[in-house]
Amino acid sequence: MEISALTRSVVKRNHAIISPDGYINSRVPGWENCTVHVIINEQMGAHLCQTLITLTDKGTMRGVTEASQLFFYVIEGHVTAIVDGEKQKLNQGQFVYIPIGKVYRFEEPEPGTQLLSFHKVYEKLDGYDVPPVLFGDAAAIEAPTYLGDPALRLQVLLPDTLSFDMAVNIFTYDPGGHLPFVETHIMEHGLIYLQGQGVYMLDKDWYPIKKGDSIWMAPYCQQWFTAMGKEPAVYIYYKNVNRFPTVI
Ligand code: UGY
Ligand code: MN
Repeated sequence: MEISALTRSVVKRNHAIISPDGYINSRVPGWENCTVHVIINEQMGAHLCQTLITLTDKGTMRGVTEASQLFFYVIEGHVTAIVDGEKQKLNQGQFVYIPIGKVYRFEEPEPGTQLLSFHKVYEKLDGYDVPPVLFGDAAAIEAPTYLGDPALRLQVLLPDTLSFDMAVNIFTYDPGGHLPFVETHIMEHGLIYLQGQGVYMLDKDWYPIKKGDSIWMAPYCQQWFTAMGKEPAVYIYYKNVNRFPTVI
């Protein structure tokens, strides 16, 4: 018997682990016949929003991006996306980036389709255009080793240009693979595990983590991860990038 008074979720000032055991649904206007879990947002102190959406067979999502750009990734199933008039079927591992000021619609999902979303208020850079709508497929993106370690692979899903102020990457660790050092940095992260398990160190606290778990790391939250088990550990993560680091 599971003890209902226990959870692996943790919410602290500069990091959070959100495991599925504590999910409560939110109703989001325009997103119908679906279950939405808001995993990270500004109420926590974050500067991004991360949600997980599960669609029924009648699920539809309609909206217009305003101040925030959106990134949707298919974790499971498939759905049709129509963004700024462009229509594409999105299968598992495929994604769409929606810049500010665009109309979008998702329809005709396979029942049970799971979508991940990242939202960030877009910071325009003088001299650079707002990025275009971008459809993509993680399977078609190269996976070079990370910092020369063959146990680690990093896929960069969005173009590495100054027009973008957010990055979305997929990090794969073979069992035993680990971040080469404890990272201490200004950039913020939101992430969800797509596969596997391991142990994450966040500000000197150690957490067992597995597929389905999400993590928020505030700026300067110290971070290190090692993969365990029989299969690679894989997470998809958000990072704010490419903008001036201070208002002073
Ligand atoms: O891009 C990153 O900062 C990445 N190496 N961090 C992380 O996976 N926690
Ligand atoms: Mn990092």
